[in-house]
Amino acid sequence: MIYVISVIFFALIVGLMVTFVVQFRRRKGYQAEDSPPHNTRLEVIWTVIPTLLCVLIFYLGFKSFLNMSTPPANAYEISVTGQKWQWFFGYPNGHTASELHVPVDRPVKLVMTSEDVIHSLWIPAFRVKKDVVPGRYSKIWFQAIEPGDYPLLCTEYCGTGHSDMLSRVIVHEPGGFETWLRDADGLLDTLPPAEAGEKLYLTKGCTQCHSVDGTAGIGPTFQDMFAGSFATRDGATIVVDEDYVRESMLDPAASVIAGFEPVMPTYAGKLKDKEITMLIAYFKSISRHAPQEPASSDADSDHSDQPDLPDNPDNLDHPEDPDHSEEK
Ligand code: HEC
Ligand SMILES: [Cu+2]
Repeated sequence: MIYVISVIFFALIVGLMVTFVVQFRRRKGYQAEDSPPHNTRLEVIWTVIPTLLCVLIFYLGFKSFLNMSTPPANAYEISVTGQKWQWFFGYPNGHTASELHVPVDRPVKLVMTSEDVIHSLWIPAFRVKKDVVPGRYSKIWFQAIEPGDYPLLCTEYCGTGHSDMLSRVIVHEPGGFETWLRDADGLLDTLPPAEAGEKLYLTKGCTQCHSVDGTAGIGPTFQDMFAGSFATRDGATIVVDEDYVRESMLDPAASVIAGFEPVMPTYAGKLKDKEITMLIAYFKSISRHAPQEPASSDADSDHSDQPDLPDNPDNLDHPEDPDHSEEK
């Protein structure tokens, strides 16, 4: 409708302009005549008609704007959190994922907020895009009509990792979404904790800043981290134990490892306790400092001279000591 009106006016205005330019061009032997100063009827017409058209266009646009910004009451709700530099999608059953899974042919409402700076969620294929602002909730909705895999991105320049803030929308076949949601939430429980932890490491966005091959990225590597000792920015020495790992995820700024910036986002509310435990199991499995196969005799003993107890001051020098650790 608006498109048709625009085409008609474009043709009319540009057409007349070109015709007049050609017809009334300056030619030898012709004298320019005075044109009438005023034509009330013409002026009223060319004011009233476009005004009515503008009102009509506003009405149509506003109506579809209201429609776009009011999710239907039966919309399926998914919460979205943007943080430097990844997306989190939270489902009604408590599952969180870094990719957006939705059912086909059902209105979906996204309730979005940010942990840090302004991000903007954009799903080009669905023609939806909205800013995601810290301290408030913005909403968009859509209804996917074809199962498939569509890109989802951040369109607000939000810092170094902005261009990595990519994800996908997976639109499931009818019935497939419910199955996915049930399995996704239960999947980790069926794996050994260290493997579940590895899955979490790969899917919760940690890979962006942490490697497991010994190279430091934006954050320290997880290889040999567990039970290792590190200097913090304020000159203290910490030994990585379960509590420290937990604290690092929930309150990363509490102690910052020397040589790194305090840029890690908090995972409070994004990792469940059981997931943190799985990650810890994974970190143990890739650290040479952590006992891989704890001897059964040690399991029940609480000797204070156990070498891996973090509060034993002797322990502080061992993990960094190269001679000590090459035993295998
Ligand atoms: C945006 C980058 C970033 C992301 C994403 C990130 N981290 Fe970090 N992380 C850091 C930085 C930087 C540090 C070091 C500074 C500090 O201690 O806060 C760190 C430190 C840590 C530490 C303490 C390391 C040590 O050697 O003592 C742990 C444990 C940790 N992160 C776990 C995680 C887990 C698990 C995830 C994913 C669920 C994750 N991080 C995601 C940047 C990140
Ligand atoms: Cu962003």
